[in-house]
Amino acid sequence: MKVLEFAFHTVELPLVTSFTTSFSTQTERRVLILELTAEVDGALVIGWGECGALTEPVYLSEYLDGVLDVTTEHLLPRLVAASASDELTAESVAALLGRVVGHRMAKAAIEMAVLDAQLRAAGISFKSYLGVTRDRVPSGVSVGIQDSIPALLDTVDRYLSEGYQRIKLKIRPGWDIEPVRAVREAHPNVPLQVDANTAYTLADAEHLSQLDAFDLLLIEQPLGAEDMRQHALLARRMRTRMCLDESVVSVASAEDAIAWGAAAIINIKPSRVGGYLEARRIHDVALAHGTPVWCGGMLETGIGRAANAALAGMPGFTITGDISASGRFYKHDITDPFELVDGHILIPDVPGLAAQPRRQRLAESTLSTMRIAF
Ligand code: OSB
Ligand code: MG
Repeated sequence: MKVLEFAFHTVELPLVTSFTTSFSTQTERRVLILELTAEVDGALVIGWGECGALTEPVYLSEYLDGVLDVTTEHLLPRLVAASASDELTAESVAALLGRVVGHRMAKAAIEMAVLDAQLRAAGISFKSYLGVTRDRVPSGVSVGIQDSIPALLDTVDRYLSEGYQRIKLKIRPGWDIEPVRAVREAHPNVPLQVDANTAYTLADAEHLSQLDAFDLLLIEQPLGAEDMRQHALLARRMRTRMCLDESVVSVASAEDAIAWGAAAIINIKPSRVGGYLEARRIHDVALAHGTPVWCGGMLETGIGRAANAALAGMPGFTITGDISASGRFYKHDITDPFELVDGHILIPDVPGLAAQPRRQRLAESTLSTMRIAF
């Protein structure tokens, strides 16, 4: 394809309730939405991408303003030649950007917009591009740290009554054993897991082992992103299965995590690993090793949520992911909302990878737009 323009919309959506993790409290989601205008076989086509980066570098090192900078200064210039000679494809983006070290969320957003445009032009859904046969995926919900245990129990009750099939509790030192115990006692049979977002060290092994009493599906990223060996050691001291999020940023790190026993389960987030194509490769490697995977989230708008739902339809995604209804985070999404259907999210089967935003909603929630002409 030939790129005509990339537009970067900085969008801000208020959250229906604040979302507290071990690293921050968010009351709104400021998110970068990419709109790519391209020419494919003489026809104009639009592709949409969404960047997973948060405003602060507190989950991973990337952050929204940094993504804008690296994208305009270092990434887009590397696509110009391929675009001019009409050779740009989604499958070539990662190699063209390969000289730039890291910045996977920025790269993922670009690849996503190119892939969306490519699939729209070809009239192919992301679902069929991936060979997915399921028409829906079960929906789980990530529950932030609450002010009190009664508030937590109310929140969990509400999500369960909406149909969510699996509860993930955010934990941190001071908010771990007792809240998890309370939820488990109230709901003896609910699929339950916890996510610490790197808040502990190996010195907490004995403390964390108390979670073994609660029949959890998994514990997600208790230790630092670079603590692969420590995760392997902790895994040997806990009965609860170890799952990695922040530590797995590529196929290579997924292979290390599996081989070293640092992860029995992997959370795949396309944005964290540099895009949907690398996410698919991690899925394939994990499936070959018999390591279950599930699809994580970054409070996606409907744009990313649509693509995540299709990815999570692949056969290795045997654990319920964080693909909740749009209403979990947003009263008014920028796309048509994803609703729960019997505890599931339906996988879109329309051309393209992303859901299209509604122009009016996009305009209403856009703080600024930067346009780069090719
Ligand atoms: O660790 O999975 C995480 C949100 C932002 C950053 C990191 C994480 C999360 C979530 C929310 O848990 C998942 C979602 O989008 O539903
Ligand atoms: Mg996580």
